[in-house]
Amino acid sequence: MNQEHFSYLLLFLVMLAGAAPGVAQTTTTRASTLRMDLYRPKMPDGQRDIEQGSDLHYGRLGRREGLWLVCDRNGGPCANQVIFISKSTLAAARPGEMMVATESIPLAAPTEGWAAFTQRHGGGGDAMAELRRQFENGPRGEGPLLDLEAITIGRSATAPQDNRLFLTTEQPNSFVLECVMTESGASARAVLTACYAYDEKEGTRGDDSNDGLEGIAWSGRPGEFFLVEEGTRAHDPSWTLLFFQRPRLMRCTLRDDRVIIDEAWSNAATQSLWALQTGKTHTLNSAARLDERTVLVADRNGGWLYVADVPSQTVRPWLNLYDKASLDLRTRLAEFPAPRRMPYVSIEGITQDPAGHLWLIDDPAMPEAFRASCLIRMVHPPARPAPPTAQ
Ligand SMILES: [Ca+2]
Ligand SMILES: [Ca+2]
Repeated sequence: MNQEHFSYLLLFLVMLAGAAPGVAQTTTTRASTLRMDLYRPKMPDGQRDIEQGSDLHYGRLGRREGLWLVCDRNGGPCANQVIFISKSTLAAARPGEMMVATESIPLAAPTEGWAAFTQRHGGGGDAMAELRRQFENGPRGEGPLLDLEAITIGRSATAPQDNRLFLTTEQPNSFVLECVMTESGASARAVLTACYAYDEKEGTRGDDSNDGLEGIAWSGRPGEFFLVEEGTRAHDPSWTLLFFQRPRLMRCTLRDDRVIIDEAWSNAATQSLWALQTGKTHTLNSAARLDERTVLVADRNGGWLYVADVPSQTVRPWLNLYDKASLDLRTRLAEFPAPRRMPYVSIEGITQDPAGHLWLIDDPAMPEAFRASCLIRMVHPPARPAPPTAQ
């Protein structure tokens, strides 16, 4: 989503009222075992903040195991690359302090060249030309950057079906990008090998074309992924820039350059999700696979984490981000990484590590005075709702 276009008015409309007390503990323990550790993520140089973090994924790819992270188009020097934080760095980090990323992995153009790649992907068109332009701008280039909004590790439907990175970019056109990691000495690159177009249906995107694909999770089967679209309808008829209502949760196959939606599963899961809306807005901004049958999705605007039960095509609420008795992010992050003007936290990434802890990242929106993301580790999250009884 485009942080540039948030306004005070919108924020007041979309977020629950109530000022956060001026308390910020880096670690807080309740009576339960839940613990929230907060970190200040830095780029590998140890100096620059990681800004506008838009998604996280915990996983292993080759010799690397840890957190994989992307930033959106407003991430400046953090954009147009994949940022990796190793498992050992995560283990050594101290709550409340900096966490310095292990590596920044640049995106690299298709090895066959853009002309052949474009030809292979349907012959091009304006959308492919814009993708190439953003891709080639690089993090320090002029002009628009890739609006990376999601990352996961998964396997393609086509040979050789090795583990690869899958990213989404959404503005102005939503694509899933498939990249293979290549090594040269100590450095790595994420080389673009395929892209899959996601066509938002007629009338389902706002004027900024910035409410498209925001989350991705691999299903465990080659080529099959879960994707989320942020919104498909305006929450307020007078606000047509961004659609913050009627998000979509979809199961899809990536094949033949396109996102092919499993309409039956996706419609059922999405209807179940819509029934859970409690406030004026409802969005999906991240997705993560928790186990064989469970997908976790985050509703940034509504402030909820939901769990989708894949076999029953149902979605249930799990954790409210602002519940004072548990996560209470407004209070915990009121001064972290700096004083927040608005009483909300813009969670855009979530993932689970092998110990069962959840990691979250925020994408601070205007009018905050900072763009630095906060990395959150939720140790011993509360139990999830049980899936519906098998039919
Ligand atoms: Ca965006
Ligand atoms: Ca949309």
